[in-house]
Amino acid sequence: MNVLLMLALATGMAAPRYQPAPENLEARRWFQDAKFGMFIHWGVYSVLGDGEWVMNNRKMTIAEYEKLAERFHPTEFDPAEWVALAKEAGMKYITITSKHHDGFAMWGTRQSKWNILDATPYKKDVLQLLAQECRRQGIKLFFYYSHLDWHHPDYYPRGRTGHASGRPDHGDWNRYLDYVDNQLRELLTGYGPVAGIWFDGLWDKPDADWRLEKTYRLIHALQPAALIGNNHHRRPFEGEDFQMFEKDLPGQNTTGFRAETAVSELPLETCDTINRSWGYNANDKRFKTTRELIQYLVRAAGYNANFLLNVGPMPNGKIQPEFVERLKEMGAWLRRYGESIYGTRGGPIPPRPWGVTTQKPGFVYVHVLDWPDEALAIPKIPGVRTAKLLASGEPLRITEIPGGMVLHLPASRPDPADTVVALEVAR
Ligand code: FHN
Repeated sequence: MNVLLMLALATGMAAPRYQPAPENLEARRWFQDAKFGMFIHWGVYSVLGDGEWVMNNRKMTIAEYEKLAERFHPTEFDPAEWVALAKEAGMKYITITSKHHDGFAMWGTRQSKWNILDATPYKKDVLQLLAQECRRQGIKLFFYYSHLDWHHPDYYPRGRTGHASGRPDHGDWNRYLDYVDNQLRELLTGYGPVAGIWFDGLWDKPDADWRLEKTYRLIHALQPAALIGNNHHRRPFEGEDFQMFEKDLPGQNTTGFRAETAVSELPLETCDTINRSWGYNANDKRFKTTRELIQYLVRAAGYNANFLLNVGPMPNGKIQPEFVERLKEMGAWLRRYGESIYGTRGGPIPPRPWGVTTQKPGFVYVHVLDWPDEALAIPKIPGVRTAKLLASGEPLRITEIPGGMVLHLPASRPDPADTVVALEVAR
């Protein structure tokens, strides 16, 4: 416990507010510049090919569900291939499920036998393999960690989900929270530099005492640069370093998940799926097009947010071809237009139905996503020196009008997803 906190407890003063360490602030800047990450939902559930909620949805007992681990043997898992794919897609970080709601640890935790080393024939620590490969290829690694646990006996009283698992109707909540902290300690001490912890599942028991302050303090003490985010669907809590949205752009609530839509000053991230599933779902063929995915990435950047795009690898360890194809196409787009995304912040014109703006010192990028006409009237952007199409460098005409300016776009657009206009502006 730090001295200030001990003093606060002893004197009854309010606990000191969280002060991010300099390396944490630096990591936040890196995060905002990075813009695009790969989300990976992988666990023993992939064996059934019916998503990561299958235990709850099919009302499986723990005894039934544990049998899946005996069948989880991803002999074709190649971490170098996954990391290379993320890089080829233009992604700068990976966020992988270390433990999802089924409680299964994808690393060799010493806190229970419900883990990949002790419970599967595979017997390899995939998080360790991935962490090593990420370091080798220069990609940062975040760990997703579910507060909610359908398997642990001490996850009691139960929350909204996981009632058919056949656990006894008693348990020691504080012991469960100790288990969580012990697992996090393992992740933050045995896997090299961890870019952050991505929490989920608190919404299962929104009113419980999760001892978050203690958990967050532990994480920041072990790795001050590790960014904490929590998908609790509320405005950020004390001690969190970024704010996340799920299947929604910042401030929106089309999913109905959010209890609060407020957008904070913290770095922002939104996550989404390529089809409709997080964990591998063999029957889900409703793939978004590459154009839709690029537009979501661009919109997120215009909302000043990162985009964390999910893949749910198959039980053999491969990423399905429909995902690979789209990710490679996104990477090709980013190799062409990346300067208008990476290192930018939300631009001077707030998001509009036609598109968004991004900016970095000396440049504003106008992303025209959905505008059929050649003339596009926008609010005035001060200090514009030149305007060109980013795709070709072709100069574009701008005329000033009362209250704004008109961009004269070419009749035929160089890119079906996004016409990017680069405006050089006075610094
Ligand atoms: O229940 C989870 C779901 O399985 C998935 O992990 C997503 C990712 O954002 N989060 C939860 C729902 O809010």
